[in-house]
Amino acid sequence: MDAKPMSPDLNIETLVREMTGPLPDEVSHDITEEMWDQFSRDGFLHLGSVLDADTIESLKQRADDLAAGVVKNPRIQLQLDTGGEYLALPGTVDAFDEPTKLYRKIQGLEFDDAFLPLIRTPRFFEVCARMYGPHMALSLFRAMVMNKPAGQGTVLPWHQDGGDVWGLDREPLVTIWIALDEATPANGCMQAVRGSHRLGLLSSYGSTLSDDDAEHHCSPEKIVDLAVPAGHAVLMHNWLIHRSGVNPSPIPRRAVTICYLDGRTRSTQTGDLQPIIAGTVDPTPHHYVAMLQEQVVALTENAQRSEEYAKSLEPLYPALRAYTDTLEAEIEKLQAAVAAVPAPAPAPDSAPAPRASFVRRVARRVKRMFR
Ligand SMILES: O=C(O)CCC(=O)C(=O)O
Repeated sequence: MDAKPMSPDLNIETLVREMTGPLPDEVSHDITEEMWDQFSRDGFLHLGSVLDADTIESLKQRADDLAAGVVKNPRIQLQLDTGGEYLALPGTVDAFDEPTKLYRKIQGLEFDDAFLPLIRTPRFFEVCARMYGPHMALSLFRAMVMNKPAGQGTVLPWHQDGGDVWGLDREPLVTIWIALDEATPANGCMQAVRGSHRLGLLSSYGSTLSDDDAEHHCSPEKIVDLAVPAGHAVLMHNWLIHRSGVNPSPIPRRAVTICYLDGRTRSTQTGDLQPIIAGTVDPTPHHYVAMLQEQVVALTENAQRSEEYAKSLEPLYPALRAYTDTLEAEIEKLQAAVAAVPAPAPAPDSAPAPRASFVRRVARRVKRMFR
């Protein structure tokens, strides 16, 4: 099978140029106030069909081609679905050694020219304009295919999408999930706890709920199946508690999930912006981050200079060792001489003889210097 590279007109320079362009003109106005009210109440909203049948087929094929290595893109990472415990899943890798249909995630879709138009869907920009402000540049936390392989899939436990574990300097608010295959309870569609986004983040760390929180907040009467026809999208508030189960059916359950950020969002680990997909953001780091970065540079240079100085002293070690040995020999001689001096008759409450105490002090100091 031929391995197709990314199309030649989509490299990172092109993307960066696109990314730093103006905010898109194509913002739809499809979402009514009534729908927004529903979203505020429930924490999720069905956005309807966003993909036609041909595009659905070509995106499913693209996902499978990326997992099979038919299309190679070094910016895409994959995670294997081992079908076991969620916490025992392997990490993401740049590519699998073997072509597989047992993938769980294909991440980095902003770098794939087949998926980029989906990320830039006008209705999704309409959502972001409402949530982050119409002037706001947009970046991505992630855009990925989430697959539940046929007859497999891993239970994704109840969780919220945010918190310290995401390593961002502000909370993400917008996730849009698009079904590539029809998602139903029979093939592991998502489930959500209606209105749970209004609880806020249940822990500052975020992600998977504690057993206590799951028991307390996820009672059966509040749980809704997010069943979605292929090509339809669901908007989810990032604090919405959601999960998904396994897929015992004979067809995979493929979907795309995109988390949009306020373009100013930075990584708390590096201070870097996330990949910008619309609008322009001043790339200058926050002044506090810039100060820390300068300090890191200065400390690194200092450490390098100290190491070089220590290395430059290495040739002197033998001479210094020899000199220490002669001093030690000298000290021993002096100590012997002091010991040989007959002790004067001690005057009551008098200090030791000045000469002896002086020699002992010098001896101790010299020893300390060269040990
Ligand atoms: O697709 C799934 O099963 C889960 C997706 C999810 O948790 C998300 O999009 O945040």
